[in-house]
Order: sequence, then C-alpha cells, then structure tokens
Amino acid sequence: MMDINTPIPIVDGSTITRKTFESQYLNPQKPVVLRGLWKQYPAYEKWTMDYFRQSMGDIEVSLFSSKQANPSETLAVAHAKMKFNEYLDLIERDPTDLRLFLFPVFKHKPDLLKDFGYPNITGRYLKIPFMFFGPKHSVTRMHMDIDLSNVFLTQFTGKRRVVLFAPNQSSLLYRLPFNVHSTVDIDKPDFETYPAMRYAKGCTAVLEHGDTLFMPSGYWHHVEYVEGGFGLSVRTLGHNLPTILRGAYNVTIQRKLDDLLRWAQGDKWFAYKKKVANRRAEAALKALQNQPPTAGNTTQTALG
Ligand SMILES: O=C(O)CCC(=O)C(=O)O
Repeated sequence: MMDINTPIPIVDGSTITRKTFESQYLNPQKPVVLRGLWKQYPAYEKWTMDYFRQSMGDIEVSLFSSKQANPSETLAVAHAKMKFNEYLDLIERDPTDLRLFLFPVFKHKPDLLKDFGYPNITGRYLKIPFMFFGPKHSVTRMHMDIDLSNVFLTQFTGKRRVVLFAPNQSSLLYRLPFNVHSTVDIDKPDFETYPAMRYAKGCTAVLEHGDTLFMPSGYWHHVEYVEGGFGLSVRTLGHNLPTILRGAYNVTIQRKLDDLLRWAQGDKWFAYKKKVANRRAEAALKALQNQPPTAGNTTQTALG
C-alpha cells in the first residue's frame, strides 16, 4: 500500500557541521529537516506577516489559483492581482486558493537580502532566493523542480506539510514525459486510475517556524499549507555533472519543446503524455510483481 508516513529525520540545524551535512545528507541525497539553521540570521525573528505588510504592502502581486490551473501546463499566467498587504490579510483571514509562487521579493526590496546569508553547511549556492506565500489548506501539486537543483526550504510563519518521493519513484507516480509534473493526487489517491501508485513510498515532514527542509535534486514534492504562512527557498547546484546537465536541458530544450508541442497539438499532446506515463507505470508495476518476495520489499531495486 502507498506509504507516505515515514518521517523525514529532524536534526539540530544550528549546530550541524558542513562535514556531517555533506557526508550524511547531501552526498547520499537524503532529505532532512535542519531545525534552527536560520537562527544565525536576523530574518529568523524579523520576517513576520506584519513586517512584510509594513515594508512592502503597497506593491501589486500576481496570484495563481490552484483550482483554475491547467494540469498540462506549468503555472505561467496569473489568475488575480492585488496589493501585497491585501493578500497577506486575505491569507490570514479568509479561505482562498490564491497563491503567490516563486515570488522575487528581493527585486522589490533588495534590503531584505541583508537579513540572511547562505548557510555554510555546503557551497555552490545559486543565489536566487524565492518566496512562497499560501493560505491554509492550499496545495502545491506534486512536481519536481525543473532545474534538478538541491533545494533548501525554510519556513517562517505558519506550517507546511511536505511529502517527498525519491526520483526513483517517478514511474509509480505517473511522471508526465517532457515535464516535471505528475497528475496523481496523493491526498485523494485514485488507485483505479493509477494502480501503480499503491506501491509508491514517500516520506513526510511538517515544517514550522525556523525549520529548513533539505530536498535533494529531483525529489518529488507535494506541499500543503496546514496553516497560512510563508517560506523561502534557496538552491545549490545538482549533486553531480549528469544531474546538472539534465537540469540545464530541462529548463532550456525540454521546456521549449513541451511548450511548442502543446501549442501545436493542444489536448492531443497532453493525452499522449498521459499515455506514456501509464505505459511506464505499468512496466514498473510488472517489474515489481515479478520480483521474488524474498528480494526485499522496496520498489527501488525494480525501478532504480
Ligand atoms: O510552498 C510551496 O508552495 C511550494 C514550494 C516548492 O514547490 C518549491 O520550493 O519548489
């Protein structure tokens, strides 16, 4: 049966050394919650909803609705616009599904960059931080990050539940080809349509103020805002050359090709991608079913 309840380990991020982080988590590409990693920076205390309301409440923000989003596309076109402070009020007060994704907050207020640094637990940072704001119950559907970088996701206000799956689970999650999305919903699993999903194995963490989740390259993530709030993500280069090259290919050629074929073929292109995803899932399922029971019960051997 699909298992997503394995807890992601939590360690003290305020004392972890670079050697430990790299040898135990980064190099073997294992997720971990680094609790308190950002205690060393002013942002840890300073960044609250009120702080953002007061310092940049006037700017206009473009919002995305998860309900209106087309599952065949990466989010590109905004569904609503409003003043930032109105949006912050809204996510604290009312149910809404409007989300602020990949928000380049530092373009609007470069001073915020003085509030934090890049933790010395590793190097090779891509210094392009993004912020994410969301209301209670909003969900970021399952995807992996297109550039295949390692991601460090830090939570400020509110709580975010993050479910992760390793890249070797892609076929069981019906990964769409030419893309980094999946159409499965792990919170309302439809095992009739997606039988291979039964065998997927993931892990979960609920991030609270001051937690930084390390998500290794290519990890699938499904994010739910258990409470309205916000977080910031920074990234480091993928862990080896093939991953870095694959990430570069994804953001350039593959994305353009996908856009072009969607434009040229419309629904037919999406139908084709779903067919390929199904075929790969069936093959993965067959491989699992043919595995002798004594060969261990992980899906990884059959799919790695
Ligand atoms: O918080 C979110 O909505 C999504 C975060 C995410 O997907 C990411 O950092 O890649």
